Amino acid sequence: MDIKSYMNEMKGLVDKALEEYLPEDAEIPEPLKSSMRYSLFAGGKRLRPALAIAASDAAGGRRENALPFAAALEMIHTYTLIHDDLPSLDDDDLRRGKKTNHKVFGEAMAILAGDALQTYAFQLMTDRSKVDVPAEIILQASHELAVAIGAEGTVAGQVVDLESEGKSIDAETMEYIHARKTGKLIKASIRGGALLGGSGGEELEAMAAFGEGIGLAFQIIDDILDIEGTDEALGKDAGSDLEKGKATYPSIFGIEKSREIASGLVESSIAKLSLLGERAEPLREIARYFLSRTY
Ligand code: GRG
Repeated sequence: MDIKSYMNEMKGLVDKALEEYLPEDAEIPEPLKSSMRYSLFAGGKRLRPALAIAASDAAGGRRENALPFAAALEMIHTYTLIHDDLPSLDDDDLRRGKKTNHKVFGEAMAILAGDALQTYAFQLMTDRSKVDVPAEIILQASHELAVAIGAEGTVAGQVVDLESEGKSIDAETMEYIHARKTGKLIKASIRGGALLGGSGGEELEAMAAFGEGIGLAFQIIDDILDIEGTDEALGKDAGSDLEKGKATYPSIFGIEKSREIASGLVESSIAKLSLLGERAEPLREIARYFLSRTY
């Protein structure tokens, strides 16, 4: 399978769904709508929605039942990026190759656009008119996602990251940060897609374990790219981890060892999918793609 064309197909599918769910003529006041759409359509890779759709496919589900959830994941991910870039957090000027949201719309609107994208995501994924899935499955996927991105998840990771800036932290604390800032949303994307696709039992647990491993691998590669990449290639401010004195895999283990760790994690995660057949091939290929990505 050609992973590049698969990812392009996923991007097309997700972009179309996002246009449908948050259209230009949505009844949202300006400039909030433009601010939300600006970052949402600024050109992200759509990795989390692709993982959710691939997990639903692996479970034998229907794509239309996974699409609102997949689009919601991208809204949530985009909200975290908008807020992370704010002057009071990372204070970044560039994201997805464009000026950051607050640089274009001002700080207040960027905060509100992030808030609105987050709540819109839950509005969308709990809209029963959009999918043909039992209510308890929608409830479970939404609840798990809320836990993953909230005070025990993404926000917890962000807080510990913030508190650790400029301090020397151990590998355990760094893993705590990575698992929450990045890993939990990736794992919840896969679990949610699998649940909506009708998965349960051992199969669901296998996909969840896969998600945990590749979530960490994704962040390790991101840390490496922050050192090796350029602003132009990454579409964001490269080298910011070093500048802010952040502890990362490369800063603790070096680049070569970090690559080895990421590669080992991808292989062990793929091995966890052994009970799933051919239908899980896209999930395996996305995991391998994580290692080779350059932005
Ligand atoms: C503000 C609550 C709050 C949390 C922010 C997720 C996060 C925490 C901050 C984003 C900054 C960051 C470097 C997070 C790590 C996750 C990550 C690697 C994001 C970039 O994801 P990609 O590469 O980006 O999928 P695109 O633009 O392709 O969607």
